[in-house]
Amino acid sequence: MSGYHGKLLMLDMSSKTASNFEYPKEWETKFIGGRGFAVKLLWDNVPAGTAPYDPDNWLVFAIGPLSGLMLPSSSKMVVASKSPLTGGYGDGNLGTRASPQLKKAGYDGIIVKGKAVSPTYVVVKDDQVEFLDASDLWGKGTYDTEEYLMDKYGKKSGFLSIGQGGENLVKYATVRSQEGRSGGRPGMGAVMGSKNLKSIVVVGSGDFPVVDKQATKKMGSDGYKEVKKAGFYPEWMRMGTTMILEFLQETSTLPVNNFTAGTFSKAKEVDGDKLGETKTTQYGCPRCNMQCGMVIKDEDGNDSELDYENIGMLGPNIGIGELPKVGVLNYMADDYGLDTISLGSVLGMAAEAGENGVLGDEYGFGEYEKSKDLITRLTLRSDDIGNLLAEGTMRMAERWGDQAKNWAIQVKGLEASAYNAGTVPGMALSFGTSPIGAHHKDAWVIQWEIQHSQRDAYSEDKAEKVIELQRIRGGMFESLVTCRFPWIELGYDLDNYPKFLQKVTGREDWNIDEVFQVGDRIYSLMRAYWVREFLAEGHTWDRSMDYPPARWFNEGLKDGGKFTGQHLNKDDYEGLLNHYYRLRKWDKRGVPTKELMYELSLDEEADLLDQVLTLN
Ligand code: PTT
Ligand code: SF4
Repeated sequence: MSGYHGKLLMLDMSSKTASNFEYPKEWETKFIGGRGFAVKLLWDNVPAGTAPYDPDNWLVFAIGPLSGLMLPSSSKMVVASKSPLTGGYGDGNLGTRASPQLKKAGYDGIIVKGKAVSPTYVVVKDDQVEFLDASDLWGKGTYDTEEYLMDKYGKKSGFLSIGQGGENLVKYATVRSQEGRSGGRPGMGAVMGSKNLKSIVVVGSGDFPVVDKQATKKMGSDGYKEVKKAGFYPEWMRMGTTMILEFLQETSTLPVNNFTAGTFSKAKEVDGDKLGETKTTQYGCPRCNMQCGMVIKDEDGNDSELDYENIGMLGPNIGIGELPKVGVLNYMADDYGLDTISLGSVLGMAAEAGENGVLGDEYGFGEYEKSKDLITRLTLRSDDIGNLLAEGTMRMAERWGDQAKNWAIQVKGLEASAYNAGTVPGMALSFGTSPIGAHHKDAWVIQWEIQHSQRDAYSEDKAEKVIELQRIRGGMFESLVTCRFPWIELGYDLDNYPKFLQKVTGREDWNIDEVFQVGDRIYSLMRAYWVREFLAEGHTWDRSMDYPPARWFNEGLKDGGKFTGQHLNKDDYEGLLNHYYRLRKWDKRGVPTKELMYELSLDEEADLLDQVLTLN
């Protein structure tokens, strides 16, 4: 079918050889692309129980039929693997020039397997692939790495690189690309590092596979105009995602001092207005006219690109209320290639431990210099504390025992994004049931929940809304693969996307319901993958895997205005989870039923899952 090249590029790092991986044609309608292809590839090809850093584990970069085309905000790419942080399915979505370049080079994605004996980078120029020595790059940050590669291969090439975080297998290291983008929160950068792969350079010179070029071009250019015409566009361009901080402060849902409190005394110093006044420029992914990467000069004079999550987690969550200082911590994360959300959570937990006398070096909230020091130590794993912090909050809690049980703000091992959801049950459910651990990206329900539902209710409509959002955000956008911001932020109509699919692929049948069904299929397979991996490694799987962070059940919120002292009710959350499972047709353990998987044409996968469940 048009829209696809029918193959991914397979890089075998052990033998330093490249080949084409052709997939069955039916995947195009069954999984669309991106996350759909990634989970299917991992399910089919990586043996159950393979350790994340085992050379047999695969790292998958996948684009979709709409990626890289001249249509609103299309230059996105999914990076996926078995996660070293969670042990389950992990992925992220990064904006990168590698997305259009890969499509022009003639591939729907790149698979990396094996392990090079020494640091290596790979250059892909259409069907020519070179494996090159990266010893001079190893040990360098992502900024220097990209600068070096840009000088050599030109600014228009696509780059995917890791920093020292990925090299040293920090469990929340990400893959980085141009213009401040970072993807793969659950340690996708560490998997890349485990393969001794520093960077991939992609240069393509071919055509985009599109059936109706005229109609796609017209729809795309109308789309850009619509985005720009949206009433909210000027505000968006002023503040980007950081505008949400004010709403979170007003509703006592800001993460403050390791999610203990819901409001921050210095919120005005780090909010969207402040950023709007301070920013020096803004970056965007290629093919985007709503650039959301807000850049400030940080305290060290570097250009630091800030989004809301970076500020929330490296500001209020660790008690730091000066934007230029937050900028420095964020710049370090970008350069080292660490996820800012998990990093902020790790530092928040370390500060709480410090204040409780657990961490030997008197770390606490608001400690800017010591935060910098800890970031370097954990990146380089240079001492015992650094080594522990590099493992993430779940493992820190295991080390520190019972006293720390409320300090780790994570689900399934992945740290929660910057929404303090202990008084908003729907958002807690969204974190609980996200397919990669506590990421907001699949179902950011908090604003709808506070504005359009009864905030403290555990009602069925919330479970329904979470599923609706998961279908759109986690199913549709992650498989197309394009940025969801034109829709979510500026109201670009969802129905445009199946229409684009029709024009690009020539398959007239695409409609939104079918796309959503693909989303449900992908969701069932991601869940089946988690269950299979957990059981293969001798763990149990039950509904507690979908519980939100323990703090939200056990401790009342501080500084939360009228919500002060409130927290989630465990029994009521169980009820909400039951609604969710029933609506999804998953059983009481949160496992997709065989009937559902058959309905979704996942017959073989259902039978295999059944065997795994019977054996355990
Ligand atoms: C995403 C997560 C986010 S979500 C943010 S800010 W956000 C943080 N950004 C980081 C960063 O920057 N540097 C860094 N070292 N670590 C970072 N960790 C955090 O990573 C992201 C944008 C944003 S900005 C969001 S919401 C939207 N996410 C999308 C998505 O997930 N899918 C999709 N189809 N479209 C999306 N559009 C928006 O893209 P992860 P990015 Mg990143 C510097 O990838 O792993 O999913 O984590 O993706 O290219 O940086 O763009 O307020
Ligand atoms: Fe990239 Fe932001 Fe544009 Fe989305 S809106 S494509 S994340 S710059």
